[in-house]
Amino acid sequence: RPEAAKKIQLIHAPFWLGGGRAGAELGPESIVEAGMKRQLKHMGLELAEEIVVDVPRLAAEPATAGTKMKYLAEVKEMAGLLGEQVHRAAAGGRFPLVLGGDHSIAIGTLAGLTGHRGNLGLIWFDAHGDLNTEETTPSGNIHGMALAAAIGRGGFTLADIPGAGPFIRKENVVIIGARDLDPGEREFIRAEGIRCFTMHEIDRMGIHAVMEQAIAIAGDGTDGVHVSFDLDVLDPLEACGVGTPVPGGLNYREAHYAMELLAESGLATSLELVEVNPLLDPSRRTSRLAVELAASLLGKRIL
Ligand code: 6HN
Ligand code: MN
Ligand code: MN
Ligand code: MN
Repeated sequence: RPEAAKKIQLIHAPFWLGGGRAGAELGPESIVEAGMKRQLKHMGLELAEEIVVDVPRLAAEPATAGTKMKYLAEVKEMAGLLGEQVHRAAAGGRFPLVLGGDHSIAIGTLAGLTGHRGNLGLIWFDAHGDLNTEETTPSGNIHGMALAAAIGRGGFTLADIPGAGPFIRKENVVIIGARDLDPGEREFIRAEGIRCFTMHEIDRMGIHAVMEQAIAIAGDGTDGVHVSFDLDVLDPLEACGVGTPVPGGLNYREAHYAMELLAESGLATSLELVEVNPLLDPSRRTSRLAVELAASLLGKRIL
């Protein structure tokens, strides 16, 4: 596919309530301070004026009456506001680059994207499955339910967000890098045949073969592909600034190679980088990684 010149729309989603651990709201600023805008301009990409979504930042009580889902009202408000901005950017022909925030922001990003594209593919890089529901969640944290919401599983879904389009078809969803799945998630993945390339599959097949299959699945008959990138897919030795680190993740080159193959495919129509928590990483290495990975996905080449 020929690569069209892209105008990038940076969108900050400084939200932490879906992960229940403060600091993720500082992710967007930290990623920009680590040089995101400089890097993209250096690559010759055009940047639209960046948008900071005015998401809820504080809440007195985590539990909303009658639900185990923490900060549900705040998550819904965030998702509606973020979705509006993402929809506008996509409809205007810009490439939405959303900076989180905990992974619950994907509910907002996907509300906006599906409002614009009727048949979106989705590649979900994550140590986790994010397929819990109110019934299966061990924590009550909605970031662990974001992919479930996107495909219409559970009582709280994309359909609860104003402006959202159809659910993502599970046939066009791929999870990459999983190594910490809860019992209810494992059961669901098996029962529904969700394509999940765990670290075991990456060890066995290599990241190249995994990405070739992932690109084929997400691109099959879809009118765009969103890449939702949870930095905890990386090994904590590479990226320690994440809220829920799990040992045994992608190394630096595997992650970059995956982004480089996506760039070559020309398939990705939007990207989000989530779960960066600079309070847990005074070196800011995780934020720099986020910049470098975005650059690779957007076409930066070694030679
Ligand atoms: N994330 N599976 C755990 C839960 O609480 O549901 C962890 C979820 C982590 C979510 O990293 O985006
Ligand atoms: Mn996640
Ligand atoms: Mn539209
Ligand atoms: Mn995760």
